[in-house]
Amino acid sequence: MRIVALAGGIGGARFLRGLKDVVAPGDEITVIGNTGDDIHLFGLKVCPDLDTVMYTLGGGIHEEQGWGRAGETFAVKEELAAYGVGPSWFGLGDKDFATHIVRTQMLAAGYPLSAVTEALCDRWQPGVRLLPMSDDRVETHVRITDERGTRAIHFQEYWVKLHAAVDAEAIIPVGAQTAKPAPGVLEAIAAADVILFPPSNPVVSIGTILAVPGIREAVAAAPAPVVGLSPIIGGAPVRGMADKVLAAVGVEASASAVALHYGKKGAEPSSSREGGDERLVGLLDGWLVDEADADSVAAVEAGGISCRAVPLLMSDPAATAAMARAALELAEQVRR
Ligand code: FO1
Repeated sequence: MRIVALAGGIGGARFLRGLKDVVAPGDEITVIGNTGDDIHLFGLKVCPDLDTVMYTLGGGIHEEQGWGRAGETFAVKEELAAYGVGPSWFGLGDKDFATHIVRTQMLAAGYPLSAVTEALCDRWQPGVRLLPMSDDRVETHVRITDERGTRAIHFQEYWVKLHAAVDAEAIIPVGAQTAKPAPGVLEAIAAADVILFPPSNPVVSIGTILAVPGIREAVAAAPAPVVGLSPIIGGAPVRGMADKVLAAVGVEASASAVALHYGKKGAEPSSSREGGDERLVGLLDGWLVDEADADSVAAVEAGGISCRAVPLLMSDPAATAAMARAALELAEQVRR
């Protein structure tokens, strides 16, 4: 079986670890990773979501934190700070720096990000094929208004420095409109037997991947069933600050609203009607909500999307594996 998953950082990576635990030998998992969170710091290209997937599946992740390397030290960051060179708010560890140096060196030598990611994965052996959504530069910016006025800032500044404490007025995936899907992305979607949306951020992770022209259309046209898992439980994000960026696109932070935002496969999703974006066709055949949101199943099904309520907290490997199993089972149930 060929499984394709679109993934952001921590939530996506943890779900993928559970997915790996339940697939049969010989099954292939292709992960299309969000690169809108990428940032250039200290002359280096940092790809937080690709690295989080690679380290998590490759056994190098800092487990409690969910990002960065286990057993990190911060000598380089401290030395940079001693020169007065920031930003101080973004924690790059020494081991992690090596990854960014290799990546930046290879990019400067002319390799595309997809080839660089493959080379990095040669070391980590994540057990999945990890593809960036695009080889082209895409950077998510967030429009805010604060005491300095209205301005757009990098997503990492919004997320890590400001802790999403200011309202996001708009989410702008700069460069997405002219980006091309990375080699292998459209082919993997077309050839997939199952397509999964892990409980990643629907706006700045999966939404950014879908903003690359061709990817949303390929998912909507794919013969494979598309099943997603809600990142919202009981009206709040499981982790992170997804409610802040959902508000920016006019979507309520609820399990059913996120499903209807993705929309029923082939139909026009509710949230596109006012925006008038003709590219916005619906994507989902199936949706999993947490048992706490069992009362939202009817609303999702009324939108034409098959929905089940199952435990969705990735509290341990067994619970995460059960979520992945439930997603694959739902995919079989909705397969036409
Ligand atoms: N998240 C933080 O909350 N604080 C950090 O200092 C931080 C540094 C960092 C460095 C490398 C990396 O790959 C990820 C890092 N993250 C950090 C996570 C990241 O900012 C976001 O959680 C993701 O981009 C959202 O998916």
